[in-house]
Amino acid sequence: MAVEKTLVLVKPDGVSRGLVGEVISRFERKGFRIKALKMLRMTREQAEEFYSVHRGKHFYNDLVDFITSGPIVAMILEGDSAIEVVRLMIGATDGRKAAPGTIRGDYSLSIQNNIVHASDSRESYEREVKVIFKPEEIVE
Ligand code: FUP
Repeated sequence: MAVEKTLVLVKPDGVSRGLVGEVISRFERKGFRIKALKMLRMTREQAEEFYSVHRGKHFYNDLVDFITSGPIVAMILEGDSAIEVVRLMIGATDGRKAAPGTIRGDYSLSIQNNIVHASDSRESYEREVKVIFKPEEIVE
């Protein structure tokens, strides 16, 4: 298995509910290393690029409104099979269906307000990371 990076966002609902530490703690305890970390509020332009794969879908406008509604915490995590393992740890998209023990399964009852985002593939990571981080913000 290969060491790789992935992008995680604590979304506005996770930040306002005080779950930033809980989310980071789970990934640290699992063994991932934090390679970048910052709080920001996404602009509409950033959000539209970040969620460009969903453009035209019925939930797209609400999704862009939601992700720009307040501050988020973005991080790059590195570790063995990071993309797949982090996706397992966040759980299914809909918090009502996400397995208990996952972040969404433990903290969300919503498909939109689902606490976290994590890249679902290498290609998604490469595109998403450029929307959020400058190269100099990522440690070696
Ligand atoms: P995920 O990769 O699990 O975050 O889910 P998707 O990429 O399929 O969707 C991205 C975001 O769109 C989700 F986090 C929540 C939102 N969404 C909705 O609000 N309604 C839907 O029906 C599907 C997704």
